[in-house]
Formats: sequence, structure tokens, C-alpha cells
Amino acid sequence: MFILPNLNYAFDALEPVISSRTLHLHHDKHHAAYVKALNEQLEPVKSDWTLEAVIRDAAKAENHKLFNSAAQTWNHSFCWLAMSPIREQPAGALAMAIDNTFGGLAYLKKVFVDNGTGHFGSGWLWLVADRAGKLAVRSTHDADDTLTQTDLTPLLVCDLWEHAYYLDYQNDRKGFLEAWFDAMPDWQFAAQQFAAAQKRGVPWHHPLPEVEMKKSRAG
Ligand code: MN3
Repeated sequence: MFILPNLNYAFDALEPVISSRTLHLHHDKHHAAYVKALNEQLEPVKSDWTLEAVIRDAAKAENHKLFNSAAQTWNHSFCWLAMSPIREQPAGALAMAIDNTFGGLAYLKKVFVDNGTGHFGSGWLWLVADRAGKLAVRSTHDADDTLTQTDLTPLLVCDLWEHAYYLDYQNDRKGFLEAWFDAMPDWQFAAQQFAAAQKRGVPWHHPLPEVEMKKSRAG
């Protein structure tokens, strides 16, 4: 079965941008529920099943229920890693690409916030790169991700579902996105993904499922 990944930081580490209460509910309830629903549809799973393959197969087969559970599991696992309690600035090749594509971090922020504010309903807001290292901001609806789009590697993602921000920001999605962009992105993680997009390294993959051990009758 797929396991709910632990966070790499304390639940209050993202305050004041994301409260401990929001993060607890988001990880312990919302994300956990997607993982549970995924496992209920998949069992028994083999240890070599990748979640990426499950997502792509479900999309191809138009199995919407499985796709939603699998993609929401993946998207949340990715979104925890795309955030850091340490406020960072992009550096190196990624910073250069941001300058080349957007004319600087301030304009990328404007494109990112405008896209997410204008996105109708639930979904995800992504910074992606193609194989040539060209950056773009994309939003996807509901559980949809960038894995089913060829030639795109996600660098960052922000959850646009109301459960991600409503306790802290109520209806002010724009305020949430501005605060998120200034403080939350893990630009080192994004830089690794950016290098992988151009075949320098391997992009992040979801942890493999754990196979339940059969009870030993030995002895
Ligand atoms: Mn969520």
C-alpha cells in the first residue's frame, strides 16, 4: 500500500503563512483520505508499482475515480516538498531562466498570482519547465496534474483548493498566493527539478508502495 509521507518540517514551521491547524488538517485529514481511497482501489499492490504509472494508466483508461485518488496523493506529496520553512531566493541556472522567461522574480510572481487568482474552482498552480528549460506557469483543475502532459516537469506547486487556505485567509486567495510565493517555495527543490527537466538528474518520484508481509509460519 502507498504510505502517507511525513512532512520534512514541523507543523508550525510554515507559520504565519500557513497555520499549524491548516497544515494538520491538510496533511492528516485531506491527504490521508486520498491515500486511503487510493489503497482501497488498488489492493493488493505490487512493490514495483509506481504511482506515476498508476496515474498515467488511470488517465488513459478514463478511470476518473482512481485518477482522482492517485493524482491527489501525488500532488500533495509533491506540494509538501515544494515548500520550505526557510525563505529562499532562486539561484544559478533557475534564476537565469526566470530572468530570461519572465524578466525577473517579481514578474514571475505577478504571473503566478494572477493565474491562481483567475483560476475558477479547485485545482493546482504549477511552475513547470520543458526539456529546453523553458519555464511556464500552468493551473490544472481538481486533481489534474502535469504528469499526463508530455514534456513538462513540475518545479513547484501551490494547492488552490479552499482547504489549503480558507482557515487562514478565508476568501482572500490572492493574499494567500502572494504570501505563499514570497516565503514558501523551496527553490533548491525547484532547481533540482529544473535540472532534471533538461535530463541532468532524475525528477522526484513518489515513494513506492510498501508490500504487506505475509505472516511467517517458520519455527
Ligand atoms: Mn489539498
